[in-house]
Formats: sequence, C-alpha cells, structure tokens
Amino acid sequence: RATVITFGTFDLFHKGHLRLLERALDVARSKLGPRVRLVVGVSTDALTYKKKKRVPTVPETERKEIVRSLRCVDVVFDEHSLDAKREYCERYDAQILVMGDDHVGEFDWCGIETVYLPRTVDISTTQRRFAVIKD
Ligand code: C2G
Repeated sequence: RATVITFGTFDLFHKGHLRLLERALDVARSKLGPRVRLVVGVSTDALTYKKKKRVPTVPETERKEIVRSLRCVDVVFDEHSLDAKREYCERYDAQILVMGDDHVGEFDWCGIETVYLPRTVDISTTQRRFAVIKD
C-alpha cells in the first residue's frame, strides 16, 4: 500500500485534528490511488515541551491511543525529534507528507512530496484550554 505520513501533538483532540487526518487520506487517495495507509507521528511529551515550552494537557500514551483508534489512521508512532522527519518518512516508506498550513514551507526538506492543507478555522487546543479555564 502507498503511504501518507503526518505529524502532530493532537493535544485535547478536536475536529480540526480529525479533519486534517481525514483530508490527508483524501489527498493521498487522489494522488496515489485507493489503496493508501495513513501513518501518524504523535509528538512525545518531551518533544512537545521542547517545541511549545509547555507540557501537553493529555499525556502521550492517551494522545496516541486516541489517534490510533480513528478509522482513518493505520499506524501511530512516537515522534521524538522534529529533525528526524526524513528518517521517519523512509522508515514507513511514505510517498506524501501532509501538514496543516500553519507549517507552510517548514517540511519541504524531507525528500518527498509535501502538501500543506488549510487549517480548520475557529478551533484550536489553546482556545479549548482557555474555555476550560474560564469558569
Ligand atoms: N490543525 C488543523 N486545524 C486546526 C488545528 C490543527 O488543520 N484548527 C492541524 C495542524 O495544522 C497540524 C495537525 O492538525 O497539521 C496537528 O496539530 P498540532 O497538534 O497543533 O500539532 P503541531 O504542534 O503543529 O505538530 O513535527 C511537526 C509537529 O509535530 C507539528
């Protein structure tokens, strides 16, 4: 099967995350044919702290469990480093890398076709967290 790969933290999992993953599969099907699998690198707690300077609300084991349970997702693995994308793409034999367009241009160096999809508007983990804290 052809492979599409993506990466993310997926903290306080929301519809923006879900749509990104579903659309990643759609993009891959349109480019590679119907038999594609979606592989997702979920950032470890340590990597999340490094890149965002905060600990995720939901621990990595749970974030992985949630992403793994989705119908559109075939394989989940630990993303330990932002700089190892080329290795991850090779390990899973990925043909396409998909990310949201808040990352435009960031991953063009990975050696495979990279597609940046528009983010879902009006939803983010930060907004969710504030909504929780407000009361
Ligand atoms: N996303 C989206 N719409 C939103 C929120 C997020 O399409 N409203 C997308 C992001 O663009 C990203 C994915 O969902 O492609 C996961 O988002 P995050 O959990 O915020 O992940 P991020 O911290 O961007 O991780 O190696 C790359 C990093 O691990 C990226």
